[in-house]
Amino acid sequence: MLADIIGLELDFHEVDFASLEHKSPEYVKLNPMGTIPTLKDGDFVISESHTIMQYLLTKYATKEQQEELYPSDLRTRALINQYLFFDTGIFFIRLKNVILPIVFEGVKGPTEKGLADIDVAFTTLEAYLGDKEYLVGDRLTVADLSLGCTAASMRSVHHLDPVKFPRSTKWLARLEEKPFFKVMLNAVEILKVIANSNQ
Ligand SMILES: N[C@@H](CCC(=O)N[C@@H](CS)C(=O)NCC(=O)O)C(=O)O
Repeated sequence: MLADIIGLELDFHEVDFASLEHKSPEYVKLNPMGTIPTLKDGDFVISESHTIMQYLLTKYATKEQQEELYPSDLRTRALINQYLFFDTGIFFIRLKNVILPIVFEGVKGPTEKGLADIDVAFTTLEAYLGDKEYLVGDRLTVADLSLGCTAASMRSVHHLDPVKFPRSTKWLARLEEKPFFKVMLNAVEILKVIANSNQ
């Protein structure tokens, strides 16, 4: 999504989860975590989507795009980092805790505890969003891309209750309307099929 926004063409290699390509010796040599995504830029290799976004922005975006998507203002950037760390440390983990056992261990569906933990994370997101259009105000930043990606993926296993989570619901709908979000919507459809395949 970030590459799309800044007009950067990436050469994608789709990693085959089903054959555990992400745990293969060749892949783990590139990314010892054995996770997706991994970025290879010439002889430089990094993983972790949040780091990759910052790297691509710094190297390939215009100054205006950098300022728009990851503002240099101290407090704004600190807030964005707070949301990125919330995504990587809490929000995405709650999704992963539910979805990995379904996809890789044949578990039939989400546990009540797993779904309740996701709800708690959405309660935090509601507070972070407040009455703002996007996480840091009226403009979209990398924080919305990361958390939006996780929130959309949650749809494969969790129902986002618009009554309990009105702000998250409206914010996600706003993101889902954006042309760059289409790639994410396609991914969520695939995830839904995978998540429901062994029920
Ligand atoms: N915090 C990491 C998480 C990466 C991650 O867990 N990716 C998922 C796919 S979206 C994955 O590779 N899961 C397979 C696994 O953990 O075995 C990031 O943002 O890049």
